[in-house]
Amino acid sequence: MKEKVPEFAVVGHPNEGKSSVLSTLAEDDSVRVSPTPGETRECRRFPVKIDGREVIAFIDTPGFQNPRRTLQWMREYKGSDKRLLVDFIAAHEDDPTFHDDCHLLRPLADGAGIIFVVDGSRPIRNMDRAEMEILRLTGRPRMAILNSKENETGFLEQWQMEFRKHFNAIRIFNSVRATYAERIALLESLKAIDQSIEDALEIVIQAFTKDWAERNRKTAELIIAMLKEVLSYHRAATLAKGADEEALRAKMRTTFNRFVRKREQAAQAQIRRLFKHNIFSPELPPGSILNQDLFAEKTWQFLGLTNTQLIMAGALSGAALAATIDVAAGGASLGVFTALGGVLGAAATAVKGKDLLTGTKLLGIRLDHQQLRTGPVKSPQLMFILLDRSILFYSLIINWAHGRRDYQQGLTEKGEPDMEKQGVTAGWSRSEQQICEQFFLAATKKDETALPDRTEEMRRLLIKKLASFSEA
Ligand SMILES: Nc1nc2c(ncn2[C@@H]2O[C@H](COP(=O)(O)OP(=O)(O)O)[C@@H](O)[C@H]2O)c(=O)[nH]1
Ligand SMILES: [Mg+2]
Repeated sequence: MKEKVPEFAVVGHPNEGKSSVLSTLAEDDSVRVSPTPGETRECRRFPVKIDGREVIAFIDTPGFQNPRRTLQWMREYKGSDKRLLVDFIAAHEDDPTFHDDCHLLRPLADGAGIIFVVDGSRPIRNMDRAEMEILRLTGRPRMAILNSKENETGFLEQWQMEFRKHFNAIRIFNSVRATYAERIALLESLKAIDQSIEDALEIVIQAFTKDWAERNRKTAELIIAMLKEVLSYHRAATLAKGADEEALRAKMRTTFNRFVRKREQAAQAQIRRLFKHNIFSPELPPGSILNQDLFAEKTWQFLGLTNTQLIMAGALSGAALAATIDVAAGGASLGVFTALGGVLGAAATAVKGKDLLTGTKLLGIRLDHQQLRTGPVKSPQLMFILLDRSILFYSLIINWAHGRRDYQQGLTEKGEPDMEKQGVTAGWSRSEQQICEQFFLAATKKDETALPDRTEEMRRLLIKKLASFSEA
């Protein structure tokens, strides 16, 4: 027998953000959100599935059409409380002017709980009082949500006072900026509105939590798979007699850059899908470093480790180090090279950052019996930059609520880490950076014996770092 999952109808006045709230709660960006009030005329059920199994369902509703007349009818109703909704629908279903009211009340008659949504940035009107009273009369378990469309907070207290009279729970929940932790918190308080749904909702919360951890694990896997492919990249091309060697080298570097860019984009698309952004692609903040090309000098100045950190991490061979440290070659770091010895210092300063970006030192190209060979990657800096960019992308994705449809100025401060000036990896501890370097050495040398262990350490590190973004 199929067990019935908890169901909640999202109700309220048109254009207050019902569909946006539902979209965010259900993590479903196929929910129709529209600036035109009254577009939704029918209810639509949005089940949330985890591992193919339905755990909870939210129902999008049209919003009240005639709150005052509906309330009046209900107040004059003489039948039993139990039959109130059924009788109301029977009395009005043939009247087109009550079409929306009948449709939105039907799921409640069928046993759904209520999530009432209002835009808390405006004052209360009498119509709102009528709607709240109708919902109270239904006797269904109900929660009120204040979804503020504007930054106005002056009316919130007024709303909360009014809500206390009509609802079992009240929450401020913003449909365009709610995070994972806030979604879970909302479910937690939904649990408290009625004892009969407590156990079912606890199962839902546990399923959500487990699923989130699973997505983080998969994200770590996706990032690692990308790194492995990029770091172990190698190609060979035959240099025909009399052919232009420089031109072929340049072509091989271009091919590599294109490969890495595409691989990075593929990983980002996979992460996006994992977090169920199937239709709308979250927009990057205008100033984001992710808008820069992966091989742009700016990217290499801002992301990755500092020269000192690269040296301190310490697992590098001299050559790899020399290939790496000059990238952002700031004067301040030269002192460190000198301290480590003249050989390093000379090697480091001899190479210009541009060379690294265009590929020679990054990848290594060598001539071997009329064959030009490239790869594997020589500079761990590329790995740190890819890590920084992946994690930055991840944090933008998880903080982009599904009900949000576009980028709005001033909406990015929350949840988004301040890593636009520096990558996250630069803030990791030395032992954490060393885990990355050990992984780099194993992945580039294709040391089959060390790679599984190094991958496992890397996976654990990444999962820990990703999880830290969704802590409440
Ligand atoms: N700025 C802002 N706009 C919102 C918010 N919630 C909803 N909207 C917008 O308000 C309009 C109506 O939202 P919708 O969810 O379709 O309302 P519904 O008619 O109650 O389902 C849409 O244009 C939404 O993008 C919010 O929290 N902030
Ligand atoms: Mg709607």
